Amino acid sequence: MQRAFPTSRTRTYRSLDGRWEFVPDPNDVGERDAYYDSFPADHDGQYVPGTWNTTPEYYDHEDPAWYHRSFHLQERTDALLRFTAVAHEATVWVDGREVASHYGGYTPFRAHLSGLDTGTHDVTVRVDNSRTPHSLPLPDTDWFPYGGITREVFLETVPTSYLDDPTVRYRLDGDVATVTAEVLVRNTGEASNGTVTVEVGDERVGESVTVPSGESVHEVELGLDVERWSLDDPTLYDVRATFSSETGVEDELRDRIGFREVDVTERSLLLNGEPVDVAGVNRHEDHPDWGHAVPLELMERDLDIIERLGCNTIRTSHYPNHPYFLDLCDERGILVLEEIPYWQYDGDDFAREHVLERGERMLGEMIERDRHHPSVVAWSLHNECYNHQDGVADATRRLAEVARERDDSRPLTLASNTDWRGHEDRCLQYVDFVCLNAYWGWYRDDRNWDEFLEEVREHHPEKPILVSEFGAGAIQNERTWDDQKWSETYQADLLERAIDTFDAAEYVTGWTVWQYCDTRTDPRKAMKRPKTKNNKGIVDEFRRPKEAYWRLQGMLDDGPN
Ligand code: ADA
Repeated sequence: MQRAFPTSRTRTYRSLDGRWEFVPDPNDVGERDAYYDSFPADHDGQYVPGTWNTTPEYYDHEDPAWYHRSFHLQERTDALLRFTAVAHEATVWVDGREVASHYGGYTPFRAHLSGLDTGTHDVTVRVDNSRTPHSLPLPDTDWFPYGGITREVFLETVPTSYLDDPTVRYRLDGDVATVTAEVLVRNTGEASNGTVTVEVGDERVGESVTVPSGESVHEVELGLDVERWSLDDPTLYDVRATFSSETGVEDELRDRIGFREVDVTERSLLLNGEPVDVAGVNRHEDHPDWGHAVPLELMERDLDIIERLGCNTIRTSHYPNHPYFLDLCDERGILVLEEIPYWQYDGDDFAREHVLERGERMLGEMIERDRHHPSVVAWSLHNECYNHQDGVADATRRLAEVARERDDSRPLTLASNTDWRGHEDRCLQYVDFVCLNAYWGWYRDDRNWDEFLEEVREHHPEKPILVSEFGAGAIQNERTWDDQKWSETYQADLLERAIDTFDAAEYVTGWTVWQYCDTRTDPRKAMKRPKTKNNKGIVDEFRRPKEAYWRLQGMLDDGPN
């Protein structure tokens, strides 16, 4: 997986990125015709990572498609074939044998390949980006369902006994951290003896263990003095887990961690016990040239632009972002709210086959992947669902359980606009703070933020509010005599007024503007938007600032809140 630091000293990684053979499969005949045994000779090509929806031939393709490539091995090995993300449904064959299948376009998966022989091997992947009533997201969604192998693919050699990503938890008492690491060893051979070692910063603890055939978990504890991770001083520590077998074979995995505490009071989100004035943006992974598969350099540039604006928070609306992006947020001291793509589901949607189970799995995968990022301060369970309905409340309770079982160190949230629709929100009881979306002055003018916030607060007096969406569409360079809707000035004025209101409400812990950049939408479905874009970016799709960007920068110069 592409990270901002080396993830192992013992494994060799081979990138399988680059140009793959590609055929669209609109009639879904690839499995019937066994493309995994014999890939159609009449094929095209696509780059990995990438999406076919930014190439003219497949601009609107929302159907299955197939990828194929081969790789050559100089010596026999065991390996993990890792997919960082495939949007949205994937089945993988190696040398004609199915080795993995995965649902969900934003979380990783892998296949363990044992005893891969010297010589040439074929990888074939069926990818499907169709949206259905059973998918995450649903067919009517305000972002484009880019299809493809959208993040990196690797082949990673592993020994017979290899590690899985360790789980690191800690307790902080002042500057002393007590760390517990659960190290999972997968032994594909006979039971054997060895040593599990965990290092955090300069501290190191080793334990003799016996690893049976199959999986075993080994818990190691250590204590160390730490500097806490904070927005101003985002100190990170290396974590290394090693299994050394008595035969002298080693497997090592590395990660990074930052020590900090996140909490909520009635009024605020706290970082290390101090209230944070959240000032942020919602960011889709989107660019006209690359769709979701934004290059690593663009992630850096986005963060430069966001930091220069003066923001300290990003809501990864509405799905898990690339792990490299989160590494950069860790390094720069930026807070992240991460979400899964339940976007405007109602009770009937949640009741449909696969819908809850897929979301639970995705939530689990997101937490497992990202739990060590200090920048990630909350998990968001869904966005603008029909939170007054029984089915949605039940699903939320379940999702909250799933999240808390895996991680009890971060608050939970969800983005509600139920009050805006005039209903009582029955889901917020399961989370720790309120994310609130509303578009006063854009879709509706009958109320304003002042009175609306008061009303929401009355319903949920015990939880702080983060205004997670507010905004207005603005077409780049659109100027009107009287600052009409769609002009840059209308957008800038609306955002400025709203932020002034949020700053004055002591129970509002901050805000994230909708949205960072203009993003592609899908005119074939319900979302018919000017220029087929959601134009509420404060920079446009090529990251050119609009008036709102400069206006907010001016406001934030004086510091948020
Ligand atoms: C919703 C939704 C966003 C976007 C926004 C808008 O709040 O959560 O994804 O669609 O509305 O622009 O209308």
